[in-house]
Amino acid sequence: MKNRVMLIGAIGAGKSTLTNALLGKKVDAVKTQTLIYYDWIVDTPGEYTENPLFYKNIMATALEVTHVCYLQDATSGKLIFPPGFSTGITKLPIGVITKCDHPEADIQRSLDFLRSVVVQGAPVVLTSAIQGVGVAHIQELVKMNDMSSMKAYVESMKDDRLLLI
Ligand SMILES: Nc1nc2c(ncn2[C@@H]2O[C@H](COP(=O)(O)OP(=O)(O)OP(=O)(O)O)[C@@H](O)[C@H]2O)c(=O)[nH]1
Ligand SMILES: [Mg+2]
Repeated sequence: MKNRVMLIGAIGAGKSTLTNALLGKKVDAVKTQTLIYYDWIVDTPGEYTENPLFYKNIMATALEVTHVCYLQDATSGKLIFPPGFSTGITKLPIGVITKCDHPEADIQRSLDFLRSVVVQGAPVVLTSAIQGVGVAHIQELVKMNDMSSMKAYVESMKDDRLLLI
């Protein structure tokens, strides 16, 4: 299977804005109503992550990808993933904190949230899709085929916006 990533996270977490940044598209995101397949990215509506009735759609779509990005909005005090969500999805996990540029961003809170969602040892990328920060790390991680390569990448980068959970 070609390496491909599915982005999941709350409504308004920044999945589509990040998708555009990852694809190098200079357009504003509009509300996502359905699954959108790009060359190597699958963008999902926030409702899929927020409403358990849609978990089956996430699970089915996960079969078509190699990686899953779990997005946590740095400005949000709400965790919407159920505990251990990534353990039910056997695809390479990448934690992503979005909107790190925002004055109300709380990185520590977001990391604590992601710790309860993403398996231990997974990479976490601190991003700002608007400033293009962290985008290249996600592009690189999605090219990798196992956890140990992702871990080695994080360790070699020595970037304080790229860590292991
Ligand atoms: N400050 C800041 N705002 C962002 C960033 N990324 C997204 N936003 C804003 O967050 C809002 C929601 O972004 P979207 O990309 O549409 O969010 P989404 O997760 O795709 O939302 P749904 O499609 O409804 O699930 C928009 O107003 C974006 O401009 C970022 O990196 N920094
Ligand atoms: Mg969207």
